[in-house]
Amino acid sequence: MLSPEQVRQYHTYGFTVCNGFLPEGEVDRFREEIDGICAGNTLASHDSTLMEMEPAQTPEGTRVRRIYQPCHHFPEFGRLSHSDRLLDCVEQLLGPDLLIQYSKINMKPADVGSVVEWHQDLSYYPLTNRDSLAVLFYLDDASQSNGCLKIIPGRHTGPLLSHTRDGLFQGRVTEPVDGSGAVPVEGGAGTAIFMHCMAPHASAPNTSSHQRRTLILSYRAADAFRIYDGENTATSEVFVRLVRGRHRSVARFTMDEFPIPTYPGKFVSLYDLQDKSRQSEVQQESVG
Ligand SMILES: O=C(O)CCC(=O)C(=O)O
Repeated sequence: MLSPEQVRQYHTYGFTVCNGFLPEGEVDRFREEIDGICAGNTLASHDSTLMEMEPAQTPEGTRVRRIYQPCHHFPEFGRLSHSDRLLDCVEQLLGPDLLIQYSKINMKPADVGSVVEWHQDLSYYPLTNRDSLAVLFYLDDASQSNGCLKIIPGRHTGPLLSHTRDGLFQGRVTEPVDGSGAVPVEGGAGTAIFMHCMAPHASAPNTSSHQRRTLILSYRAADAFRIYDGENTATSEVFVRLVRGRHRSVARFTMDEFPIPTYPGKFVSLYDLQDKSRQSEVQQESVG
């Protein structure tokens, strides 16, 4: 369970941190599982339904950038996503009826781990209310040198920041962001961070020799319904499951309006979307 102080921190700052949430043995089992999933995959030849590779490597390179939906595909991760010790905490923050939305593992390999630019998770998946959060579990010690998560505290209560340019979703904040008050969330392997879906967050590239794997599970209250935003809705809702309580048949609305993420083309990952956005900004600047 979260302490009253942790619940207060979540509501005040948009996140709270639990050191040592995962015992060492469980972290070890997750790492072994990840090794097995990644084995044999290269940039030139990998299972693209299950993972995304770091682009900055040779075709034989084995560095994975992200594993998709581990809780759906692998029981070891699935058990954590349904466990009482985790759902008791999520229930304290979102209420008794809970859906899991998605899971992923961001691998941030040594030397090449990709940047994640400022964004608010909710910008990616329009909902009728804001009762959604991500739990990020560090599977390695995370510090500023290997690209730990950075969060802007207390900015989860305001309006959604713009993630759009020229009418198209960019996957990153497109208005000036004041990151000066951002908190780098350093922590040992096993740390869990409960982060509100409106909390602006980012992480630096990994230029160190230590990888920074992070398992991410996203939940929402069962009365937060997905707003239809085109073809992507079905693709991303396919992994949504009730994990506690009951299905709700009435949507709760707390958003007066919601900017619909219109993708520049086919649905691509956060990394590719942000990368394309950076490139087109550079092009626009050089033309302008
Ligand atoms: O892995 C990270 O540092 C940030 C993860 C994140 O923001 C995301 O995948 O949406």
